[in-house]
Amino acid sequence: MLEEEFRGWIVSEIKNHVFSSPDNRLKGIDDTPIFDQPLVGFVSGADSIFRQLKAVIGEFHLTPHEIMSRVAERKGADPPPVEDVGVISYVLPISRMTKRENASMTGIPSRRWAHTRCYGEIFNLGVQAHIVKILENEGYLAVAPQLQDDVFRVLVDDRVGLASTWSQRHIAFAAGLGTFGLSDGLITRKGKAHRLGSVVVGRRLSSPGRASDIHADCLFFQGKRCMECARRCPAGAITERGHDKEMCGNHFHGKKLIMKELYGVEPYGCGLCQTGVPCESRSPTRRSAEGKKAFPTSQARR
Ligand code: B12
Ligand code: SF4
Ligand code: SF4
Repeated sequence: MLEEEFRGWIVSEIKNHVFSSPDNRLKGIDDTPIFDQPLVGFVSGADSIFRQLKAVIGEFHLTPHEIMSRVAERKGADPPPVEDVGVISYVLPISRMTKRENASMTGIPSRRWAHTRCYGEIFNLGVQAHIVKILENEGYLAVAPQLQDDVFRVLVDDRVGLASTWSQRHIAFAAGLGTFGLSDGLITRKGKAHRLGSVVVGRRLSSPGRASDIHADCLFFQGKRCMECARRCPAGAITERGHDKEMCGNHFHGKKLIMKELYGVEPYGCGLCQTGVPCESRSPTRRSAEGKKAFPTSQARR
C-alpha cells in the first residue's frame, strides 16, 4: 500500500470508529457522543524529535524504535530498521456540550467532564486497541505503547516531576498536531479540550511540517496577556512560570471522594483550565479564513 493510501485508510478507520462505536457514548448521562470527530497525524520513527524528547523529558522516554524492538523480540521477529517504523497519533476533541457545561463550572468539574475522564479514557484505550488490531490483520507489526505494561509507566522524575515513558502530548506534537500552552495542555486546531492516543507501526511514514516554536498556539507565549487558564484553575497551579504538576495532581486527588459521591465515577480529572478559555476549541493564535484572529485576546475582551 502506498503511504498516501495507508494514511487515508487509517484516518477513515479512526473516524468511523469514533463515529459508530457505542463506547463513545455518555451512557450514564444521556447517551450523547463523548468525543467529536478526531484529528489524525503521522510521524517517522527515524525523526530526530524522538532523540530530542529523551533530552527534554528523560532517557526513560522511549523512542518508537525501542518500543517496536521490544514487540518484535516478544513475537520472535526481527525488529524493523528505524526508518521502517512510524507513529500514528490522534486527538479526540471533547463534545461541545461537555465543554460548555464544564466552562460554566468553578471549583469542581461538571458531571459530563467527570464521566468523560472516566469512560472517555476507556474508549480512548479501545481506539488504540482497534488500530492495532486492524494493522495486525493487514500483516503489520503494531503496538499501542500505553496498553503495554512492560513499556508504559507513569513516574516521578527528579528533574521533570510527573512524567511517563510515552507522553501522548509530546508524540502528538511530533506528529504536527499541536503545540504546548502555558497550562501544559496541547493546543491543536480543535483546541486543547481533548484526549490523545497513539500507535507505533512497523511501516515507513514521513514526518509532518512542525512548528519550530513549541508554544506557537498559546497567546501568553505569543506576547498577549491571556492567562485565562490560570484564572480558571481552582488550585492556583498555573502561573507565569507555567503549570505546577504536583499542585494540580494533589488538588484532584483530594477531590476523589467527593467526585465519587457526586458523580459516581472514580478516576478523576479537573480540566477547568481546558474549558472556558480562548484555546478551548481552536488555536487562538492562528488566523481564521476571514483573516481575523480566531479569538480575541483576554485583554481585548475586557
Ligand atoms: C502524568 C500525567 C498527568 C500529571 C502531570 C501532567 C504533565 N504535565 O505531564 C497530572 C496529574 C498533573 C495530570 C493532569 C491532567 N491531565 Co494528565 N496525564 C499524565 C500522563 C499519564 C503522562 C504525562 C507525561 O508523560 N508527561 C511528560 C512530561 C515531561 O510532560 P510536561 O512536563 O507537561 O512537558 C513539558 C516540557 O516537556 C515542555 N518542553 C520543554 N522543552 C521542550 C522541547 C520540546 C521539543 C518539546 C516537544 C516539549 C518541551 O513542554 C511540556 C509542556 O510545558 C498523560 C498520558 C500520557 N501517556 O501521555 C496524561 C495526559 C497528559 N493528561 C491529560 C489530561 C486531559 C489531564 C487533565 C485535564 C485531567 C483531566 N483528564 O481532566 C489534567 C490537566 C493538567 C494540565 N494543566 O495539563 C491528557 C492531555 C490532553 C491535553 N489536552 O493536552 C493526557 C495526554 C491523557 C490522554 N490520554 O489524553 N496529568
Ligand atoms: S488560556 Fe491563554 S495562556 Fe492559557 S494556554 Fe490557553 S492561550 Fe495560553
Ligand atoms: S487540571 Fe490542574 S491545572 Fe487544570 S484547572 Fe484543574 S487543578 Fe488547575
